[in-house]
Amino acid sequence: MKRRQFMTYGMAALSASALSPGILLAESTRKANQGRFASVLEPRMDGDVKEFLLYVDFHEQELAPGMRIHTLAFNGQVPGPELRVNIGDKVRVRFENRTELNHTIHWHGMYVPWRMDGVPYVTQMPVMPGQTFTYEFEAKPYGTHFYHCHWGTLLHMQAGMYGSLIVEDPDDPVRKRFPYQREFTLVYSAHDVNFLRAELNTMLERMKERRYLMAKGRFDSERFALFDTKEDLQKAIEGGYQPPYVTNRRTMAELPRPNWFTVNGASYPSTPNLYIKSGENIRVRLVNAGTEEHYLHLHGHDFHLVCNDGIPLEQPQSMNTVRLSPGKTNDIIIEGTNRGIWTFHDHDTRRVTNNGLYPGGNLLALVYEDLPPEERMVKGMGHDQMKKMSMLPKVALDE
Ligand SMILES: [Cu+2]
Repeated sequence: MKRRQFMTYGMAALSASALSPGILLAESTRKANQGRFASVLEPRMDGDVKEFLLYVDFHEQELAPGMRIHTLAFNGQVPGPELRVNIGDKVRVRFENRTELNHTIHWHGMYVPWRMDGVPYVTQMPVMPGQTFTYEFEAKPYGTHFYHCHWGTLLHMQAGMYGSLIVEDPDDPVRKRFPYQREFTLVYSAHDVNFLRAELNTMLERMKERRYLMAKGRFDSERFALFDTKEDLQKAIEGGYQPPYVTNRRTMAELPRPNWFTVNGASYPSTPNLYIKSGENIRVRLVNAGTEEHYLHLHGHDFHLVCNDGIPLEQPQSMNTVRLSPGKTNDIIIEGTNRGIWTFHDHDTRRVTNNGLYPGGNLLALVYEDLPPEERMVKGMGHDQMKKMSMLPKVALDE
C-alpha cells in the first residue's frame, strides 16, 4: 500500500470514529472534553481588588495526536486561562515575562484607562525579559472579550498568546431572555507552523545578540549598536559570540499562510465538543483570536445570535451560519430542539483540514446527551465494525 493511500484510509477511519455517537457519548470522551476548554483563573482578593497572575513562557502544545508545536503561552496553556469577573470589579493583573522576548497585554474590547491598553511605545514600554508589569482597570463593559499580546502581534498571537475575558452581569440580559445552565467558550485561531518556527527562532537569536550587547553596555532600549571594527567582531567571535546567521532574517516575502486551524488550541480530532440535552439552551461564546475569517455553520438548527463584540443585541437574530472576523466575539444561544449528533464547523472547508488533509481544523460536534442507546450506532454499520473503527490508530498525519 502506498503511503498516500494509507493516509487517506487512516483519515477516513478517523473521521468516522471520532464523531461517532457511541464514542462522543462515552463517559471517557465526555470527561476528556472538559479538559478541552481553558481553565478559569482564580483571583486572589487584595481588599476589594481581584488580582490575577498571568505569566508567559514557552510551551509545547499538542494540536492533534502526533502534532506538537512550540508556542508562547499564558500560564502554560493555549489559550491562556479564562478570566471571569463581574461588571464593575476592580481588576489587577500582574504580568510576568518569563521569556527572552518582549511582550505586552492588550485587553480587547475593554474600556481600560489608556495607559493600560498594552500598545508598546504608545501607552507603555514593552515588558522586557524578566520584567513584570501590572495592569489595573475596572471590569467594563459587560460581555465576551479577550486579551492578547500586542508585541509582534502577528507572531505572538498565533504563537498562542490569547485568552478569553468574560465580564458577567448578575442581571444578565441574555440569561433573562434565554435561560441557560451551561455555557462553552470557543477560541479560534490559525497557525502557519513554518512561519512560527522560523520567526520564533529568529527572534530568540536576536535576543541572544541583544543580551551579549547589553552585557557589553552596547545596547539599550533606544540603541542597537554593533561592532566598530572588523577586528572587534573577530575578537567577539573568538570570545564565544555567535553572529545571527543561523536563521534567515530577510523580511517574509508573503504573509503567513496558516495550515493549522484550532479551537481552544487544538485541531480536530482534539477539538472540544458542545453537549446539550433536548429542551435545554446552551450559550456558546465565540472568540476569533486568529487571522482568518470563519463562517461557522451548525447543522440541523438555527441558533440565536445574542451578542456582537460582547454587546447584547436588542433583537437577537436567528441564523445557522455566523461570520466571525478576526478580533470579533459573538455569543450564540443554541436551543436543544433536534436530538442527534450535529457538526459545527467553518464552512470555508479549507479550515477543516490539518496541513491540507480533511478532516481536521475547526471541526467539532454538538452532541445530545439524551440520545437513546439504540441511536448510538452509525447507520448501516454493525457493532463489530464500529468497534474496529474505534481501535484504529487515531491519526496518521506525518508525510
Ligand atoms: Cu508577546
